[in-house]
Amino acid sequence: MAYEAGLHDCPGSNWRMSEVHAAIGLAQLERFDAATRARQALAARYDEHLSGVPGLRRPGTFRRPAGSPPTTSACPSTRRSRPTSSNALWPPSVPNLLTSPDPSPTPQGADTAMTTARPVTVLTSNGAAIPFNDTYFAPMTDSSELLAEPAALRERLRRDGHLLLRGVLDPDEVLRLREQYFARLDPGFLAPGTPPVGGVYSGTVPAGTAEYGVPGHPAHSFVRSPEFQRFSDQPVLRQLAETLLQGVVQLLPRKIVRHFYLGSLRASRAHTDYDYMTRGSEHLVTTWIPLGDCPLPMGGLIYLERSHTLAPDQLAPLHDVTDRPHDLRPISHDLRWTAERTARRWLWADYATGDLTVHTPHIVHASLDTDTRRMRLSADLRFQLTGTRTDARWTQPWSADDGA
Ligand SMILES: O=C(O)CCC(=O)C(=O)O
Repeated sequence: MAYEAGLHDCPGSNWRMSEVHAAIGLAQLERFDAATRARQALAARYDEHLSGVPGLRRPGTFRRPAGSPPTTSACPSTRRSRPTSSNALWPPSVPNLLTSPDPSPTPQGADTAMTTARPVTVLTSNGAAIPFNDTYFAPMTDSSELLAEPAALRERLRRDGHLLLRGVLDPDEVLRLREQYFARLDPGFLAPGTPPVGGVYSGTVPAGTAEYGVPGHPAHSFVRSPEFQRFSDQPVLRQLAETLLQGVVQLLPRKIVRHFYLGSLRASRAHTDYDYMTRGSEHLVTTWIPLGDCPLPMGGLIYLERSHTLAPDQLAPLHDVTDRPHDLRPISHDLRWTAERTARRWLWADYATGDLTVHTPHIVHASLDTDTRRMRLSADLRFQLTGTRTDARWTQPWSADDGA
């Protein structure tokens, strides 16, 4: 062998695969899709949180002056081993950062996207402002440590009207569902070059998109899809409901998916679930599942502190201030007013993929407007004690125009 053949002038280029490495690699290939999804979701978070930071540029967005030679820092053999746009292992939906052009300009409103570096001072829900301070907000209690103690978990639900449970679901499963939803949308909904799992909004709703959740809209077919059914049927969700309701439960067929995005100023008004299910049993719990990370500025679910203990005559006047006077079910779109009127704070959380909340039918809850480029996606599923009366409106798959 020539002397030069054993010389390696840059680190990492003298790598060969042994049988053991190959065996490990083959086993890891089975996890490839899940790992890719998790990394894409993480990359989307970096994009979102760092996009407004001066001086930072996403890898691949560096524009070499025309005619200048390729970078000399990478070893030729290393460069060759990197994927190219024709490499079959590089999913076509993922921008190849080595070859793709600069991403298109940031969508409208991207500069308002919150980052952890920028403190949140004011939030909105359906466009109505509420200051984010100790007067109006308090962090939700994490009840995850009670998961192994059924009686204590039930007692916490009785006390608080809701539970925040972290890490209950497999994050890979959650992200797979997120990807499947956003893959159903017109590609124009997503920022160019971003993968569906990121759910990064392009800033424009493509022309011809049906009204949300009605036949013809992707959310309508999504809630009827086998993948959504499989996700909803996960034993862990049913077991949790059975632990809380102390009996066999049924999942109500009206399962809802909610998708909110920047600039729409749409969120769930303050309400109790029971106001929408008055013809059925109160022996039920709702499971609210963020499909992907949902930090505060993304507009997750918030609960009005101990509001399940409010008497009907305390709740009734709360319907007076509303932007939907024709609909008597929501309490109010004005969360600040609701907090002041009841002298209670809104409980909030930064949700991570795999977390969920459970709540009782009488707690007042709402959600905040989405103020991030990543779109908010969630599912709410209701489990009811078998043998108790079911509200007939909840026995069919959800459609946004079903009037329920
Ligand atoms: O996701 C939302 O904005 C509202 C969900 C909800 O009201 C519920 O889970 O009961």
